[in-house]
Amino acid sequence: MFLLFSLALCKPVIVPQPLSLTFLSGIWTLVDGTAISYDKSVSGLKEVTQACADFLKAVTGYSITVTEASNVFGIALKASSTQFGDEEYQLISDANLVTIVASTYKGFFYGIQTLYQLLPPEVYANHTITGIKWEAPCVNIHDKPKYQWRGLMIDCSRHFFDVDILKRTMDQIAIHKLNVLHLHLTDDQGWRVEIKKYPLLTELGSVRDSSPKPWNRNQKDGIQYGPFYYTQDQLKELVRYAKTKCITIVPEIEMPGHSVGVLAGYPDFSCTGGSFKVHDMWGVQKDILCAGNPDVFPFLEDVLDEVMEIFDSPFIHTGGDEAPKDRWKKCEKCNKKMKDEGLKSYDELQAWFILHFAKYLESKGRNLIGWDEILEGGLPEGAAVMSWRGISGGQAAAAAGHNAVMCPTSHLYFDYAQHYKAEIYEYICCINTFSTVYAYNPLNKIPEEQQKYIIGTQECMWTEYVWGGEDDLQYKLFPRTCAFCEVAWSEPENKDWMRFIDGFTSVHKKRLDQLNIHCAPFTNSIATLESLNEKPEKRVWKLPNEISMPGTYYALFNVNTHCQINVKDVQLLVDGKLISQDNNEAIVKKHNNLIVKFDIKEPIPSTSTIEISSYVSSSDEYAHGEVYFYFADEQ
Ligand code: TNX
Repeated sequence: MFLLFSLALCKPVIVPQPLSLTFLSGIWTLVDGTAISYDKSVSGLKEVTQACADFLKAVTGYSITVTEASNVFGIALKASSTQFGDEEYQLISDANLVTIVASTYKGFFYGIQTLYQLLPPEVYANHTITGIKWEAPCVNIHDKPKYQWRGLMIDCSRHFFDVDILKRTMDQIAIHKLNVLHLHLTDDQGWRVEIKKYPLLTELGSVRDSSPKPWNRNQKDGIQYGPFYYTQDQLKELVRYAKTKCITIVPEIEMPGHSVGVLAGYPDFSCTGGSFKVHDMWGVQKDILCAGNPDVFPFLEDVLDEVMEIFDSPFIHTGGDEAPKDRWKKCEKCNKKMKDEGLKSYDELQAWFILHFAKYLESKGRNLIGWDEILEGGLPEGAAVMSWRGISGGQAAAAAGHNAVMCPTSHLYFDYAQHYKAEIYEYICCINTFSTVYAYNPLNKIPEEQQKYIIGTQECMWTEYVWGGEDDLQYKLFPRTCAFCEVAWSEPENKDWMRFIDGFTSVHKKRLDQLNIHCAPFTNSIATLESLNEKPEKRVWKLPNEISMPGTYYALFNVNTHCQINVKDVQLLVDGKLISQDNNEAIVKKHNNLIVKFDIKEPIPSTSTIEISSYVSSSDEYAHGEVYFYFADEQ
């Protein structure tokens, strides 16, 4: 325990892990009167520098000044003489000066985020802290992101999060060097963006008569939800704020499915004519926008025009997921349209529909991005895909030379539970633990020559079950966002679960506490099960020393993929001595974990070595699983 602690004190913990990091001897100290110099030739840097000074001033109570004259003490932000990437920076410090070198204000912004993490965790406090030495170890860091799209999606339709919550969430993700906030603004359960030309979208579309009941999703609560929506002024303010955090907001307007929010006010855009009410249960609706009604197209173009007026993102998301074709099949207008256009299937009709908007957005200098269903029936040129139903959408897009953002349910759906035990908040189903998120590699199974099309990755926060507002939202986002940021920013070979979890527990969690982030507890994975043989083989895993209290503990074996692992004779050993044992044999497969219970009756001295051992085997050479160990009363 002591060793880990002292290690953390001298080794800075930077989350996400930088590209390269060298410790130098010496300590730099932020003192009263520290000046930050900046290079005025870099556009936007003045504002970034001032924000840094204000931030440090507020927490230290010191006077921190900003200057254009080059510094030899304090902090110097210098434009690089060689061309750096957009978000790339170098941070070199000695006892006198921290120098950050970059080419754009974004590179400096990320260098400054790293500087904050070299300082004590209290730097993130929301009040002035006195009696602390603001010391930072001297380092040489060169850093740039693995991916250009490092996203968080928030579904604002099923539950609404006001502008202040979104701003605070942006603060939190920017610290983790994420740079895209994708807002899912429209769905069957609510339309949340003011569109001046079509007032009924929000007048009728932003109110739900009732919602499912928490923990009892098949019943209705009978309570009106809304009207909840963002005005255009609020959204413009949000975009302005996002820019100060180097975040691009990508708006999503769903089409042709998930559109009952539209139909509530404008039933004529459906195949049947309606009438419709904002849907008051979760799940996919059959009533979608009519592809054969010529009025639907100018309507959506008008909506997109107003959306593009608010948001400056190069990509506009047009949804495209889960659009059942039941109504189209029975619709005269849709069938006629198919015939006229020579389309052979309803999937092709959807592709034709999407193509129209891909072209429209392109004519306005934007690109369309949509959920992976937009691949069905042919992908419009220039369109990018968000791969959510596993990775096949991303694979297909890359193979066809289209950009893709990877956000598979298997790793990055944060409406999935975090723990293998009762949760205090409700989740839709399934599980994506802290370590599952960390283990994800967006380039898995993408051929090397196509990897350039994987422009990024994104965590998705669907909010059907986020009943508890910001607390609930944060709990589901953290700590998983900390794991995700290394997936999105760090080179895969720089990822290391043991290094990460050590830094997280010893330092980074303290930062989250300073930020008042309502963070979920996590369960440690203690080992990875891989390279298994058909013949059972004994494996031994050392446990972290904090397991010393008497009580009930569990070892959990699971697999992420469709494979089977045989496990038998699980033992708990303290200093090599058998404490507890389960000699049954079990087959671990998807949705079939093995959980072994151990009772620890005596306190274990912190100097002891605690180990778990077991015989493991698999006939599948690619079998992959994990072992967890946790105290029963963790929460
Ligand atoms: C699928 S992911 C959806 C959402 C749901 C989500 C719940 C996607 C493009 N569509 O409408 O909220 O599952 O996990």
